[in-house]
Amino acid sequence: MKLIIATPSPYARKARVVLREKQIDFEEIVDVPWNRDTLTKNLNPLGKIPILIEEGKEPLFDSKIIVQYLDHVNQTPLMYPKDPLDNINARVIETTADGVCDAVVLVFLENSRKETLRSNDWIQRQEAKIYEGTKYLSDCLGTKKYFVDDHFTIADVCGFSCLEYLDLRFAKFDWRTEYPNLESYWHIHKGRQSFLETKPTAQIIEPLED
Ligand SMILES: N[C@@H](CCC(=O)N[C@@H](CS)C(=O)NCC(=O)O)C(=O)O
Repeated sequence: MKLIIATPSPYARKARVVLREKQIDFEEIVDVPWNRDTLTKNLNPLGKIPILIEEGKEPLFDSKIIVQYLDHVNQTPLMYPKDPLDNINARVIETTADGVCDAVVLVFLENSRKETLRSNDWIQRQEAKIYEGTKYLSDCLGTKKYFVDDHFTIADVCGFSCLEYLDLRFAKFDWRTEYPNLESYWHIHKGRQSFLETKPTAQIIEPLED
């Protein structure tokens, strides 16, 4: 298996962490999907990473679909819980954490534009999603060690990755002070091997022209 990733991407990180947790052999190929020479062409009509490539099979894209597929390939450990209620709860956390990251990406891109083209209303709209989404994650976690059912699931992959993505791309938000339970959670999980090996790092992207 090959996985096309970008080093800052929280969506690629989901697949990178899950492949490691399931101990599936794979090769990581680093791309910059925002650049003109991106590897995503002809592999994902949406032009986004992550993309999972397996010989003789159609490329798979979108982190949720890739993780669901990986749960079929190797059920141990299972990322989407079998119990219906736990499954929904895990997916709600996944969608919230991914949604916070979506808003962080949009703020980052808006701030990459020329100052005269930036919309402060748009930035504020996205920032509200970041703050409200993080509060929701904190409320759902409470004092627990894992988001769902005392097990490491996709909810933890996404929740933890979202917090470190905030550190990388939205550092003005001091979520550690605002939500001490999220800080404790981060301390509990920060030494996990799959997280240590996939810590997000910035990439240089071609500037947007207008
Ligand atoms: N819903 C997608 C989101 C993937 C995504 O937005 N990836 C970004 C990198 S962080 C990307 O490739 N963007 C390139 C573009 O939108 O042109 C997923 O979960 O895989």
